[in-house]
Amino acid sequence: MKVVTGVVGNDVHVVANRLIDISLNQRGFTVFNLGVNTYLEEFIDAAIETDADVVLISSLNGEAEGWSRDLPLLKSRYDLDEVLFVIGGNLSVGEVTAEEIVPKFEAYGFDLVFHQIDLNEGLDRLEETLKERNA
Ligand code: B12
Repeated sequence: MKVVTGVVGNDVHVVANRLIDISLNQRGFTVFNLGVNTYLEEFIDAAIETDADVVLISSLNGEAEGWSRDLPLLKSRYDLDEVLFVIGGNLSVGEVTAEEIVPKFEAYGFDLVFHQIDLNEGLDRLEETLKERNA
């Protein structure tokens, strides 16, 4: 399975991105890591170019919402129905609960949304979802 990953927008927090790359590789995924400061359009370009199964976006500085707003538009423009969209990290600024923030990202078209969720828990959920999809 192929995964495009990176940190969205003007976000320089790189440590989680490195851990995500290592963890995905250890789980047997083929990883295309776009690194920090990656625009949404670049994730889409890379997903099309690599024929990716998953786009896994990380955001730590709290600005993900603004950078994710064009996802419905981009999804409507390109054939991305088979691609699973995942986002995680700190998805808002300050003290916001998952109950408040998760539905917003789901409405943008993300299939899995992890606000301040442990990486391994998120990746376990990703693998379960892929298994269910391919069953
Ligand atoms: C180091 C750091 C920096 C460094 C980054 C250096 C670098 N190149 O990486 C510097 C000093 C540059 C920096 C800058 C800023 N930072 Co900073 N930074 C941190 C700090 C101290 C540690 C981040 C880190 O590396 N953690 C270690 C990794 C392993 O943990 P993690 O990033 O949390 O990732 C884990 C989870 O989030 C999760 N995860 C991440 N992505 C995903 C994706 C999925 C799908 C899943 C399932 C899970 C997942 O898994 C990871 C591993 O467990 C945190 C505070 C903290 N204690 O966490 C603030 C923090 C992230 N920074 C913050 C802020 C606000 C900023 C600045 C805006 C500050 C400023 N005013 O300039 C700038 C933003 C710059 C930018 N353009 O992005 C805030 C974000 C607040 C928010 N979102 O509400 C934090 C939380 C500090 C705070 N408490 O206010 N920062």
